[in-house]
This record gives sequence, C-alpha cells and structure tokens, in this order.
Amino acid sequence: MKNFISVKDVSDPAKLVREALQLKKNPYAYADLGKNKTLGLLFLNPSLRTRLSTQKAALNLGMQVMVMNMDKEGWTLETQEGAVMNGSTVEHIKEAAAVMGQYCDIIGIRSFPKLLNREEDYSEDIIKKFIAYAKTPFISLESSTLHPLQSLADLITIRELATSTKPKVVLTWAPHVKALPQAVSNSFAEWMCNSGVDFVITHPKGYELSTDFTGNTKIIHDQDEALKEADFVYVKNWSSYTDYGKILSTDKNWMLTNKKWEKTNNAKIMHCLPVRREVELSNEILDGSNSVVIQQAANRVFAAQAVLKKMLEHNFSSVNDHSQTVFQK
Ligand code: SN0
Repeated sequence: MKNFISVKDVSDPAKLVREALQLKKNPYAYADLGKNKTLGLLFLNPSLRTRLSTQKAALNLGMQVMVMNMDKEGWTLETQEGAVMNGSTVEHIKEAAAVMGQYCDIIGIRSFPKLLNREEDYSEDIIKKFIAYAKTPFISLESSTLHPLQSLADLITIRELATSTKPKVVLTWAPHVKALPQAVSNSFAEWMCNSGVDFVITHPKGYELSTDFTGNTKIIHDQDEALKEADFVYVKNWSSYTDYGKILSTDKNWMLTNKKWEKTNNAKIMHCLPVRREVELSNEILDGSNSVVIQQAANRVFAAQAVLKKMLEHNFSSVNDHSQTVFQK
C-alpha cells in the first residue's frame, strides 16, 4: 500500500480488519518495524481523535512522529499553478510539500472541503498536489471527500460487535447547526458497500450523497421505516451534495431518541465524534448502554496501526529492498 485515501487502496478490507484486531490483542508485536522512520502529520483543520490515535499507532510501531498545525503555525499556502504570489499566500505547496518530503517517510494530511465549490472540493486538489510534490507514501487524515481511517475503525467495531454474518447497518442523517462535509458519510458508505453488510441510508430529500461512493445502496426517506430491524445505526450530519454545502433541513425529528431506537433490533449506535449533544444525538442515547462511540474511538488506534504497518512493510521493508545486495561488497 503506497497511499491510503480510499477503500480502493485496500486489496482486501476484511483481511485488514483481521490484522487490526490482531494488533489490538498485541499492540507491541511490531515495535521495531518503524525504527528510524518518521511520520509527519499535518493539520489544516482541528482534530482530536485522528491526531492522537494516529500518533499512538505510529509510536506502537516504533516510529517517530512530527505534528504540525499548518492552519495556525505554518505559512499560508498557495495551491494555484502559475500564481503571482503578491497577496496573502506566503509559500507554494510545491516547495512546502517537497520540503516535508525530505523530513518524513510517510505524510498524513487533514484537509476539509470549503463547501463553496463542489467541483473544486471533489477534485481533491490539495492532497493530489501534496502526493505529487512530497513523493512519500501518503495517509489521509480526512480529505474533502473521504475519511478512510474513521471508516476502517467503524468496520472493525462492527466486526467486533456483530452477532450475525450479515448485520443490517443504517446510516442516518441527523440535524446540525453548521454545514458539515460529506466526507465521513461518503467514506462510511464506500466501506460498507465493500464489506458484505445489509446497508441502508436514510436522509431527508435533497441530502443524496454522490453515487460514486454509495453505488446502488437502498435509500429510504422515512427514517422510522429504515430503522426497522437495524443491528447498527450510524448517526451523522452532512450538508447537501446536490445543493452543494447548503443546510436544507433542521428538522429536530431526525435526532435519534430511545423511542426511535425501539424500532431497531437492539441496535448499537455509532458516531464518529465530535457530536453535538441534543442536536445530532440525544443525551439518553449517548449515555445509554447501546452507544459504542467510545469503542469506535478506541479502534481508531488499531485502524491507523494496521494501515501504517502495511505501508512500512510495503515501502520500506528490507525484504523489498534489493539495492544493498546489488552494490554491497
Ligand atoms: C467533521 C466532519 O467531517 O463532519 C469531522 C468529523 C470527524 N466534523 C466537524 O467539523 C464538526 C464541527 C462542529 O462544529 O460540530
């Protein structure tokens, strides 16, 4: 695995889940694998879980980690080709990424969409340019359109808790006060479509996600109907994809409560966090025994560790390094 941006970068998602569960049992089994390898984590937006779990994963593998809050501590980046930089941008992504590529063996970036121009956000211009100029293996810490480390942790959590071989998993839209990215939902849909679960999406009309990620997933606009017999309910807000970046509904009836939960098959309730209590999810659900949000967050470490382990083995393992045997005396 050179880059980890989407489920498409993973040849066998089920195997990656099994490897992550092995690492959870024995986190220090590969404590020397990342010796003398440096992971650089660059944040253009806030982060709690991604920042800490990815650092912890790297430390478990013996790597060194450098973290930078680019939005607050870095120079303002220019991304346009051919720009005359006589305004507020100070450094071009060409130099910034190339320099970081000199210091780091693997680079991860968080870069949220601006939610103003769909074409621009969905082109993933920033991460594509970073990969091109840094030339190191690359790990997405949430891009404009996807959040693969979150989705892998979600799949690990579902695998741990499932009581049947084909659980029913429902992704439900929830209200929010702000326009949020579609990335977590796109990514969850993409991973669920590749994992053999019975997957359903429910949202108000106008919140259809891109079929590039949802494929032919069943969409039910009646939330009560969609929740019937669910084994897992994944709660997430996203802004409209079709009326790009807009909030089309603030209907409080979409917030999951115990009364709605009663329609499910004793479902476990999932959310990627951070969650706005009593807006996206009720206190009674979050404080109740069916919420698995902390287990999901715990699994972020082993999702990141499984991915970093694959990258280290694929890109740096001496098994794949023939240069020494050709030139050594
Ligand atoms: C982000 C999102 O993509 O929805 C990150 C989730 C891991 N969430 C937010 O930006 C929440 C912001 C807020 O004000 O609640």
